[in-house]
Amino acid sequence: MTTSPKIEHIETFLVDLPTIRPHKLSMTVMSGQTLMIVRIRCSDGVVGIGEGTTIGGLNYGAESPESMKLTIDTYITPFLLRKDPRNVGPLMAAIAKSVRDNHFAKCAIETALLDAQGKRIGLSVADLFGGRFVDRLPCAWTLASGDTAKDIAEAEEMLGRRRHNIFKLKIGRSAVKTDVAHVAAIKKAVADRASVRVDVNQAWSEAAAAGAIRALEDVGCDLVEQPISAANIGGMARLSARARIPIMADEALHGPETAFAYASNAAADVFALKIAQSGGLYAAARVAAIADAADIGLYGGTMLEGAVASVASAHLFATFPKLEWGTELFGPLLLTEEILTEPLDYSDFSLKVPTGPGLGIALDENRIAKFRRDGVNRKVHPMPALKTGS
Ligand code: MUC
Ligand code: MG
Repeated sequence: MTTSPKIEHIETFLVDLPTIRPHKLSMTVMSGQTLMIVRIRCSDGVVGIGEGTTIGGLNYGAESPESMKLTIDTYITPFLLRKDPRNVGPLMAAIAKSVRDNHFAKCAIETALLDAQGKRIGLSVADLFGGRFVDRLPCAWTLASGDTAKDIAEAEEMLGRRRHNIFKLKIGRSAVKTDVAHVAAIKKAVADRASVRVDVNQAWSEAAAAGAIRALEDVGCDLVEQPISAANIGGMARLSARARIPIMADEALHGPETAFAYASNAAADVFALKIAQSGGLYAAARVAAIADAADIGLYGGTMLEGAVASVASAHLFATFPKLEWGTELFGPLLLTEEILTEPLDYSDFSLKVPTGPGLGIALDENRIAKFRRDGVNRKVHPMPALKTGS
């Protein structure tokens, strides 16, 4: 007689990793990243992994790595223990009834369940979502050193190594004039060899954005991401209607409901789709369906996640028939440490989507042990999430 597998154990822990250089966004400067890793062990011996990662602790959104861990340990794990791990959709729907919001924590759990299920039946996560249209995804790099000359040198290096030919510039910390000059200089340097886009992370007022977007159009910028507050849906619609280049929504998108509101108000030309911000891979797939129905372009976004969440995103994004603006799943490359037994393949201006069962990756347990916050190294890497300022 075959018995159904059961969820036996759920472990969560934080991994603090340094970044290769300071990463300057309009709302914070990162010098490290904290990955919240979840591991689900099942009675049939299958283990699934997931990740919840955000930017700058609570600088970017309402969840921090610490809060994700707490949400899972206190509210999700007691519900999941002894349940059949194969019913991923119904399990996530049941969790949604007792845990509101907390999209990042839910995404990490859903990822681990999908990884486990894929391993169990010998299919990749992309296969679980209907199969991949592509084996490799175009992958942008973010230039965010805060220094124009350094950014140009970095772009040249990426182009030379054929690693990235799409550059997203983080702006919004400086005066608009300074930011536009920064973008102009980088675009002039890379010219037709690369696409140059900007992410303002909500820093501008609508009036400032209107002028700035006109100036950005003139210097060859291809796309403007979340120029104003995500809450100003009317403003996003007015800017999108007026701009000659596409306007992309990012922080505005917290799953299908917000995507529908943005789509029905014509408040964006492109969606930056993020699995965690959406509330998991299923929710992100529904956001993508809304974009498709509304003729809104898609871009595979990141929360500067580590390898686990980046690969989970890659599996889902590979199943989209159209992904007009490519992806930015470069998060693992921003970290000094390799945490996989086999590094991801970033080459030919793209990321290869792993093909093995589940996520198709394995954690390097020695490196993980070294950088776990509750491990021996914890004093060397104090909570990078708390570092702010220039
Ligand atoms: C964001 O707002 O898109 C993506 C790339 C990057 O540098 O920051 C993230 C978050
Ligand atoms: Mg963004």
